[in-house]
Amino acid sequence: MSTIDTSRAKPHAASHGHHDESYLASRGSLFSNIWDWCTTVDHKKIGVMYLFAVLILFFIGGLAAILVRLELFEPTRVVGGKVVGSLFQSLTAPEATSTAAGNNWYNRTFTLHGAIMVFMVIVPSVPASLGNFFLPIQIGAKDVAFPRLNLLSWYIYVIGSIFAVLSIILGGVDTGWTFYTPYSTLTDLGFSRVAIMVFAVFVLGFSSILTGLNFVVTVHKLRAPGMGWFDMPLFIWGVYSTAIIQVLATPVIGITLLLLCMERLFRIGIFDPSLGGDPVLYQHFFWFYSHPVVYVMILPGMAIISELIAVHARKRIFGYRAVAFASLGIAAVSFLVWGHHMFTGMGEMASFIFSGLTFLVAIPTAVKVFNWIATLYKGSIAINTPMLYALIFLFLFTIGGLTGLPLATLATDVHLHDSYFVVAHFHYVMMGGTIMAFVGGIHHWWPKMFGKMYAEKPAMVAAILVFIGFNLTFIPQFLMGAQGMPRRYASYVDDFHIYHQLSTYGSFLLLVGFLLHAFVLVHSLVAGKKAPANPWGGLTLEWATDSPPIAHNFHHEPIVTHGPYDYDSVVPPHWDPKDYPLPDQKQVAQIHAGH
Ligand code: HEM
Ligand SMILES: [Cu+2]
Repeated sequence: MSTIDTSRAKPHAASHGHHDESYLASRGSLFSNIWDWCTTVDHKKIGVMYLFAVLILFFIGGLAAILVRLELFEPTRVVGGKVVGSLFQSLTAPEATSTAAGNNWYNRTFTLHGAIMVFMVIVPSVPASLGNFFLPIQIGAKDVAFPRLNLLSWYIYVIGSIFAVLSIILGGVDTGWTFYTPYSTLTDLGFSRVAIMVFAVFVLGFSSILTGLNFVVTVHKLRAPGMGWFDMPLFIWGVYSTAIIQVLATPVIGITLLLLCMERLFRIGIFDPSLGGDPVLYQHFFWFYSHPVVYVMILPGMAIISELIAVHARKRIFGYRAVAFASLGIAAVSFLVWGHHMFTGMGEMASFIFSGLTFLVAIPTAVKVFNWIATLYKGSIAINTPMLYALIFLFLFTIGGLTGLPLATLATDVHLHDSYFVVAHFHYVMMGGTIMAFVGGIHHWWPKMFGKMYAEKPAMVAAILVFIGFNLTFIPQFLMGAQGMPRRYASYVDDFHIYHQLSTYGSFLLLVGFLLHAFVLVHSLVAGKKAPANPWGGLTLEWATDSPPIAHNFHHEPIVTHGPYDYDSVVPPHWDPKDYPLPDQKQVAQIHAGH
C-alpha cells in the first residue's frame, strides 16, 4: 500500500479480538448496543451521533423557515383570512385572534429558526460531526486526545439542546437569535422562556469550547510518525483554526449571556439604560463573539472544500501553504472586525476603523478561492455529488463574500443595514457556504463512515434542486433588500410581493431537494452497495483504512510517507479509483518520469 509503510509499522499493542472489527459492529443485544453507544468514547461514534442530531435539528430549523416563508407569501395577513397566511396561523398559533398576536408568533418562528440554525446546527455541524470522525483518522491517531471529554461535550450539547427545546415548548422566544438588549431583558418577564433559551446557548457554548480544546491538543500531540505540520490535510488546518477561535471567543458569549440572565432575574443594571446600563455594550460583547463565530461556521466548510476539490479533481492543491496560513489568518483577523455589525450605533471614527479592518478579511478569503480554482484548472474533474457541491460552494460563497463588501463600506451599509440584503448575504455565506460544504462532505465521506455507497445520480439531481432552490430563495432577497425591505417584519408593502412569492417558491424547492438527499442516504444505509476502502482514490489517511474503519481506526500505526495531495507523484496518469490499491510508488515515479 502506498500510504502506510507496513514494513516499519508496529502492530498496536493490544490487538486482540473485537479491535479488528468495524466500529459499527454489534455488541450483542439491543440494550447492550444502546448502552454501548451512550457510553462510547470512540470519536467515530460520537461524530455519528452529532451528525444525526445536527441533521434532525437542521430539519426542525428548516420547517420553521418554511413557516416564515409561508407567512411572507402574502403582504399582509388578516387573521384567519388569506389562504397561506392562515396556514401559518393554524400551524403556529391557532388561538391568536388579532394581527398583533399573529405577529408575535411570526417573531417567535424566525427566532426559533435563527437560534436553532446558528447555535445548534451550523456551529457544531462540521467540527463536531465530520471533524470528530475524521480529524483523528486523518492524522493517523486512534482517537482524540481526551476521549472522555469528547463524550462530555456531546452530553453538554444534548442538555443545551433540551433546554432550547424546552423554551420552545413553553411558548417560544421572540427576541431574534441575537438576543439584543434591552428588549431581551424586558420581554416576557414573569415567564422564563428567554432565560431558558439564553441558558441553553450558554450551555451549548461549553460543548463548543471543550470540543475545540480537544482538537487543538489532538493536532499538537497525536500526529502519526512522519506527519509534520505541512503534511497535514487542509481539512485539519481548517478545523484546527476553527478550534482556536472556539476556545478563545466562546467564553465571551458565555459571560455575556450570564450577565443578561443576571439583569433579567435580579435587575442588575448592565445593559438596561433605565437601570444605568448600556445596551450598546451588549452589542459589542455579542459581536466580539459572534463575528469570530461566523468563521467557526465557514472555516470548516472551507476545510471540506479543499478536500473535495483535491480528491475529486485528483490534483495537488495549488498553494498548499497559502491555504493553510489563510485559515490561521482568517482566524486572527476575525477578532478585529466585530464593530461592522454596529456601524449605525457607534461613533464615526470607530466605524471608519472597523470598516477598514473588515476589508482585511477579504484577503485571505480570496487567496483560498483563487487557489481552489487554480487547483481545478487542468485537473481530472470527476462529476459526482461531492464535486458538484464543491462547485456550488465556490459559486455561492463568492457571491456571499462579495456582497459583504458593500456591507463593510460605511456609506452603503447605512442604507443596507437591517434589510433583506443582509439576510441574503449571510444566507449565501452560511448556507451557500457552510451547509453546501457540509452536504458535500457528508457525501464524500459517507462511504467511509457507513461502508455503503449512495446512489450517485439521484443525489446529483437533489444537489441541482438545492442549487436552484437556494438561488430562487435568496436572489430576490438581495433585490428587495436593496430597495428597502427591512428584515424581521411579518407584513410589507405590495411592491415587494413578487419577490417574496419567488422566495417562498424557492424555499419549497429547497425542501424537496433536501428530502431527496435524505431519501438517498437512508436508502444507501438500507440497500447501498458495499463501499471499497478508497472509492475516490484519495491520498489522505482515512482512505488507507477499512470502510467503515475498525474500532482503533488502523490495523497498524500508520507511518506517513507522502503528502496528502501528492497526486502527481503517487498516482499514475489516467488511473481509475476502481483500480485501488495504487501501484508501488517507485513504479509510479518511473511512469511519471517517462511521461
Ligand atoms: C468577505 C467576507 C465578509 C464580509 C466583508 C462581511 C461583512 C459583513 C457585514 C459588514 C455585515 C453587517 C451588515 C449589517 O448588519 O449592516 C455582515 C453581516 C453578517 N455576516 Fe458577513 N461578511 C463576510 C463574510 C461572512 C461569513 C463567511 C459569514 C458566515 C459564515 C457571515 C455571516 C454574517 C452574518 C450572520 C451577518 C448578519 C448578522 C445579523 O445581523 O444577524 N459573513 N457581514
Ligand atoms: Cu461580522
